[in-house]
Amino acid sequence: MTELKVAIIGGGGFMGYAHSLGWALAPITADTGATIRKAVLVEADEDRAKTAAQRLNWEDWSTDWREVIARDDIDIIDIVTPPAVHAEIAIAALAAGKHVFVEKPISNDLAEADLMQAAAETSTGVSQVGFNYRHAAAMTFVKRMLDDGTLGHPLQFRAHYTQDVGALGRVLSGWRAKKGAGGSGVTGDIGSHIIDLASYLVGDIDSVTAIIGAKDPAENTAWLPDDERLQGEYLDDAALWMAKFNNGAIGSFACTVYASGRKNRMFFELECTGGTVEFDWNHSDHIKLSLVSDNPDQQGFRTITLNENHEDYRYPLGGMGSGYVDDAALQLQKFVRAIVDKQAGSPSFADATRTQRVISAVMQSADSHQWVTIDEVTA
Ligand code: NAI
Ligand code: SOE
Repeated sequence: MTELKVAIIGGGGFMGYAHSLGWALAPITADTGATIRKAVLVEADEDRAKTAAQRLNWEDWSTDWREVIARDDIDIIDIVTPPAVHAEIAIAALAAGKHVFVEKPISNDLAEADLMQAAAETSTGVSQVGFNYRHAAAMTFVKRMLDDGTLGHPLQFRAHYTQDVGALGRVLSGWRAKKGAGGSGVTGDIGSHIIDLASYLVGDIDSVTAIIGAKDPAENTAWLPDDERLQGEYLDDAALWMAKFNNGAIGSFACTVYASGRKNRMFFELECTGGTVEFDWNHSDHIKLSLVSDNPDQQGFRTITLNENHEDYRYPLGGMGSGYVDDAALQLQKFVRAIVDKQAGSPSFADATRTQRVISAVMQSADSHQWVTIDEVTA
């Protein structure tokens, strides 16, 4: 069996923790066709690198990602740094022929994302982006019902991604609070997940029209008026947008970190010609389903509890409660399987760059108050 040695860059943070668990679980809960060695954890600071490597059970540590990429014995570079540093590391790793997994969003910057896509397309390495939620067993199930025609044609997709970190006056880590390092704000950080899900389940978005809400962190008042927002270096703290999809479906999207009580709620409902599905990440083992073909006296929603009969559900018994760590492992299993089978990873750098184009379109539309067509957005 192939042995793959992984180096994780930025492994001392939040995603360093989640991916360390994911890499440990991945070869246990499915046959990926390869064994995994958690070889090197990289952090710029020596103490942070050593401590994290020891705690998260990596064989070795380093403070220099360039030196690690130059090593012949490393197969996979897993990039979990803040997004502003993704491009430089990913492009160098792809040029060295490594397989590259990079966290979402692919970058904060569309020009960088375009360069990353080009680097991925000419590299011998397999690449994938960490839009983890699309790999959850519930999503695989919904996707299958779309692909096999059970749900029919998508009509309307409505998604929310809401958190309360802004409402509580705190952020998870410093870079998210800064315009530039934190991208635009919530649209790139959490809105990107619901754009990815929409693309995966419904199809490519054609155009959007958007409103952005930005707060002055020092003032506990309403969103700033647009003219004030545009003059300052404010993050988008809330975003609402409507979308038309290439296949004729329509959608609406909402995200904010000012939603008191919402810890990490990703929710959508999708109406199709054959039925409706509803999903809430806070109940990630459940799908609500209504089919037009249900008996007239049984119309309405039933709740399906994922179980061992569902692809990507990793326990021998339903109702065990799969969640964030299962999802971290699932996405890495699929990445390793793609490497072993010499296939493209999914979502690819091209998929994630299109998501970045939608994010730019949302920002442009909020500023111009016009509909923006995704294919016309340039870096
Ligand atoms: P974090 O701030 O907790 O961790 C980032 C780590 O990267 C820090 O330990 C920092 O010291 C390190 N780092 C920064 N520059 C470095 C460099 N040049 N060399 C080596 N290490 C460096 O950030 P977090 O929350 O882990 O986010 C990282 C990425 O993961 C972001 O792209 C974020 O959007 C994404 N993310 C994805 C999630 C998901 O559910 N898919 C959840 C949380 C974050
Ligand atoms: C923000 O708080 C965050 O950590 C995002 O960066 C992740 O992508 C999301 O999954 C959870 O929330």
